[in-house]
Amino acid sequence: MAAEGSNGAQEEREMLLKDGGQETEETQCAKKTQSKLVLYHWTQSFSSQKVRLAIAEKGLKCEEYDVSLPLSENNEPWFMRLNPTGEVPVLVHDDQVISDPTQILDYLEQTFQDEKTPRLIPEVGSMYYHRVQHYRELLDSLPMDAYTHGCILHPEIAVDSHIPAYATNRICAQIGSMESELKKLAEDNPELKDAYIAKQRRLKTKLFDHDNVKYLKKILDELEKVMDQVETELQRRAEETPEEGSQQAWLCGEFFSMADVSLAVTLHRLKFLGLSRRYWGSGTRVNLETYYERVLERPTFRRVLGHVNNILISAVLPAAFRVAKKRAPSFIGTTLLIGLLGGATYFAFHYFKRRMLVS
Ligand SMILES: N[C@@H](CCC(=O)N[C@@H](CS)C(=O)NCC(=O)O)C(=O)O
Repeated sequence: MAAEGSNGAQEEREMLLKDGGQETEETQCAKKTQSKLVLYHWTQSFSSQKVRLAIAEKGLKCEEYDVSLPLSENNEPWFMRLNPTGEVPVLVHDDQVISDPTQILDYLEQTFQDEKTPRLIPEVGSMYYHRVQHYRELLDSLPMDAYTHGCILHPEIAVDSHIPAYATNRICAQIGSMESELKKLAEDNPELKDAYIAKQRRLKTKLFDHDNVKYLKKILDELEKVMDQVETELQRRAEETPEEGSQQAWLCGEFFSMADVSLAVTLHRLKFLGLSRRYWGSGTRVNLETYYERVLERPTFRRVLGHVNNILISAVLPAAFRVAKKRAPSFIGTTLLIGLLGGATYFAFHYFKRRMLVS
């Protein structure tokens, strides 16, 4: 009996612990979904664009902070302390700091799973899950930073680039001075010296590759094969769609998925770089062309990324405002001082004039 009794008590304790455990897990989960999401990003960063689109598609509330790459804010000590590679995007949620874009996207998907939040990755093990993950991996493995640097350093490769000449010159100058800038930052911030030196080395290797036209031509040829695969998959979707007028499918099915996040942002970047005509349009890859047109019409895409290819609106003006704001205290201070001195001189002049007249 005693044994039975103790067994029963143990069972009860286990049940209670189990229930308690569940409650704690649920509470923890609820707390997690309620706490603030903060994203450090830059409007024109390709990886940041993917994360911002996914956040918008999932309808999540998120505080966004612009970290200007043209102003090198990503290399400032406060940001290097947050992410020692000095790269955007960085997601902060509770005590989590995530700086790898793929990990950020997976984290968002795993953390926000209630019925009201759209899923971007289908259930693990389903046919759709494998399809989405396959295209996500395929598209995310494209060397987008090499295409971007390559088209900036060698504009002759592009056909109708959205990057104006003044911006190309500015970016080239920034790339040119980056090494010495990082070296100086390493000297000025000894606690971050290793991070700055590592970054300087990575950049040097990267630019050596990205400045090589032969390499650029090779990776752009390889991109043709990836675009062919995507075109074939989109053709399959078109054939699966039963009738005209029924809901059109996206890349992996009748739902906008994480693979669509990658594809939409990739096509938008290729357009920005002046490479779109090489890969679609005028009768080539018609499915891809229609897909991109639909992406541009998608409300979430329009809201978050609709303006990012306009460099004046999305980069030049915000950077100018940022500089003006940073200089505002000294500007206002100088203006006030000049005003006060001017005023004092004016009153002094009239005071002495009156005294001279009186005497
Ligand atoms: N390192 C990440 C991507 C993050 C990344 O490359 N961010 C770029 C913008 S898209 C950046 O912050 N570049 C500025 C820099 O490296 O100084 C990856 O492995 O995919």
